Amino acid sequence: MRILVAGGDGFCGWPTALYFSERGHEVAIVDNMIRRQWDEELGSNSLTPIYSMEDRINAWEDKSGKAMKLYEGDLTEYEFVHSFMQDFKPEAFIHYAEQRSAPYSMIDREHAVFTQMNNVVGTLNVLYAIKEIVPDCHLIKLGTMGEYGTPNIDIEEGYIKIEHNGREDVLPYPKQPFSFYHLSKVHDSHNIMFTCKSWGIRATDLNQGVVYGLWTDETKLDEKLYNRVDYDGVFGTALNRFCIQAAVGHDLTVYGKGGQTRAFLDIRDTLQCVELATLNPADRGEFRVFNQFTEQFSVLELAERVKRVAEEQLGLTVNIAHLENPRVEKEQHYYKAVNSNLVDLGLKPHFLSDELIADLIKTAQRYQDRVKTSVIAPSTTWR
Ligand code: NAD
Ligand code: USQ
Repeated sequence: MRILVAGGDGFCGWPTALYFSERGHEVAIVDNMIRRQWDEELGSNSLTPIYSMEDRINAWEDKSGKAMKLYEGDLTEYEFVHSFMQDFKPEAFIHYAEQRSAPYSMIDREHAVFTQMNNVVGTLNVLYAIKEIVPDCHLIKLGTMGEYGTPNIDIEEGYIKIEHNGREDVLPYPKQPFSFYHLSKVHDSHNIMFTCKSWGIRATDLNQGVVYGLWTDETKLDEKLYNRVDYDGVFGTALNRFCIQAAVGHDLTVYGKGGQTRAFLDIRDTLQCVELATLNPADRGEFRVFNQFTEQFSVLELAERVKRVAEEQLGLTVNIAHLENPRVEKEQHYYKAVNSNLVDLGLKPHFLSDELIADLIKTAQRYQDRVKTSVIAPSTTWR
């Protein structure tokens, strides 16, 4: 298939592009490299060294004999979107290219406005370009489990059957997002659903949980193919952060009580899920929603597991700190989400293992000289 990976320089996008290329698909990457600029703005970096996009693509061609196209530009500029869609004519458009950090979106008014403009306008442009140029193209859009928040009932996959005053209907599941970033994903979902109904766009919204891990078969092959991994207080995410903190002797930063429960998945399962969605496309006019995760954990449970593995397997001493929570969120709550759609399509999960945790800590030890401890603490508050 002709598969376009927007956000192909990022943590999920780069391994996805390699994965599809390795499997014989024709792959093009779209990215404006803005994630690298946010590192500069925040004074942070990836734990692992990452090469320029040109070096990455050349290294892949040397290793695999497979070429990948690059379109460098911004999805919020329609002329750019129109021109690469006209040139590449994708059959599947995998859309990762958004500002994805909740804390970044909560820094101040400018960052909130930027996040929603970048994400909502970019996605609208993609929808218009699909309508005008490749109406049969399947949009595979990365959303987030955080669209649902933490309701006191089970979380269904996108829709819920509701009975009201003696009538019933299947309606979009209520959304109670955690941040202006998570809200941008809700706005995207509404826009996509509307265009499926109005224009017959085919779309799959993948409400993904927190992704952990780093290595995939392809990114391991050469240092020039390494994936980025974030550990700072703005872009770093719970489990990866704890492993890197354990490696450099930093207290594990549990926010508040740590009873916050979230859905998680291994990055190798991100690739598997996106592949399943791509090879089994939505119908014309269908707005399909899959909850993309494999397990759910509380933050404290993860910190305790990282501490145990670091101490028992690697002889480290690890302390868990309960920091004052910089976010406004429930710290003790019910959480049970359904994830059967991808399992029914054939997902074979890589469940979290002690080996993976030990491996992540060892990777962090290998690159500990790159870790800037001053950016580990959370720097943004919600209030
Ligand atoms: P990332 O920040 O590493 O990658 C996103 C990429 O998109 C970056 O390379 C960035 O330069 C690019 N980009 C951003 N705005 C752009 C624009 N306007 N035009 C062109 N390129 C642009 O993020 P990630 O961790 O790879 O996440 C990818 C997607 O998956 C995001 O949409 C995110 O919301 C979603 N997601 C991520 C996680 C996670 O834990 N990482 C979990 C759930 C959902
Ligand atoms: N948390 C801590 N300590 C930390 C970091 C986080 O206790 O050092 C807590 C947070 O307070 C929150 C939970 O862990 O309760 C998850 O936070 P996170 O930073 O790991 O993840 P989040 O902000 O939710 O965002 C990440 C990605 C985002 C994606 C989302 C999926 O950055 O792109 O949409 O995970 S989900 O959580 O399902 O919404």
